[in-house]
Amino acid sequence: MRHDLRINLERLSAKLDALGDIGAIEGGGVSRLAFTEADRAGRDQVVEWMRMLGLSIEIDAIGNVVATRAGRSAGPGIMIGSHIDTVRTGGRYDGNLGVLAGLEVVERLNEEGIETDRSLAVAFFSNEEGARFAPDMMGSMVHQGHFGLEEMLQTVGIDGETVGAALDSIGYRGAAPCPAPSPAAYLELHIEQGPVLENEGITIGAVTGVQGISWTELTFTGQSNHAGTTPMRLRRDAGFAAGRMTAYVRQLTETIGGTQVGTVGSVNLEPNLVNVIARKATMTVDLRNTSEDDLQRAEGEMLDFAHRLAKDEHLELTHRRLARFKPVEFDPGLIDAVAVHARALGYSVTALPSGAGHDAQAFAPNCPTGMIFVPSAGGISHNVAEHTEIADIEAGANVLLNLAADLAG
Ligand code: HGY
Ligand code: MN
Ligand code: MN
Repeated sequence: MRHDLRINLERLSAKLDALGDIGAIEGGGVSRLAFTEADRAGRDQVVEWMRMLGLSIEIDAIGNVVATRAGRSAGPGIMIGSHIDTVRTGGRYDGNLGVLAGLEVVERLNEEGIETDRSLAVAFFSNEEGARFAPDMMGSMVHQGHFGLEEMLQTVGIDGETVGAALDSIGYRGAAPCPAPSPAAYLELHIEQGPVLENEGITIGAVTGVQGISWTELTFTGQSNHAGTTPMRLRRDAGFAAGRMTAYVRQLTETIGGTQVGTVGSVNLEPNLVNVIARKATMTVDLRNTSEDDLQRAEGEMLDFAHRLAKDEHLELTHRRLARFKPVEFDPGLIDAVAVHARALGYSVTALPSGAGHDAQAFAPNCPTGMIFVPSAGGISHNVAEHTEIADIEAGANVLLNLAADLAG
């Protein structure tokens, strides 16, 4: 088992800063929504770095980019992956850290003249965030055969454009076919995006799996009317329904308990004017739970409430599922290997589940899959203030480097 290799922290840090400057927004964050001009610029930069490392680069039909360092033997290799698209108010580390640390692993093996038995690929997958085009993990789920390519290309985003058109607009509809063969093993380094590691004073997370995710869009339709003249008993107020629904989602998490979380992140009222009763409310409900049974119960109770609310308020209700992922477990051998490498490198480590979705969950059913977490300052993420200490970045990348070198032989 290797633990003699170390990353070049300045080089990795410089890449994180350079990529973080692409699509940079006020407050030190990044906005590179999937398949936008900013995403293209980020992709071009990372592909350039891949080329400079002598990797052979493949772009597939939904814009996933896989760059491979040959090994002695043919056949499936080790893949290090993550994403470089961000939410609109993103940080510099979510996804980006895992891809750039993967490039650092390649560069260190090149510098050491280490030839591995298996090939080593570094990949970034399209539209992991799902913030512009739901569902999330779109590229990796197509890559690993869980989502149909054509269906995903026809998906319409929050701004009315299709994935296919947006993909063409940035010139990343590649020739490599989807789905693609699975690697021999898949590794992903990622920030925790939650408060656990920091609260426990632990440097490395050996991730046990990803909780279940359910995204639903609800549309309540009533009737616009005058805010002053319309008696309360005659109103068909979609704005009221949005408010009640939002309050209910919070209460539902208390009813279900356990690890249940619920979020209303997006509410659009029409016509959205101070003196007009809203005729329409379009909103999203994000429910997550480590237990599939509890998540199904939460989804059912949420929709039952929405139907009762619509009936009581004389509104129409339509709803559609934007994303649905069952909980996944990672490979016990890899969970253990992350912990063993962390300890051998002198880092504290603990096992924990992931609250956020990751590309790794597309690989978990198909090949041994493992994730390494590093702490998020204040547990903050999907926020420009997202931060991870440089020493923790070094630790996570060193674990990734030695684990990947080990697995690649
Ligand atoms: O939503 C998620 O958990 C991920 O950031 N796409
Ligand atoms: Mn991410
Ligand atoms: Mn994210």
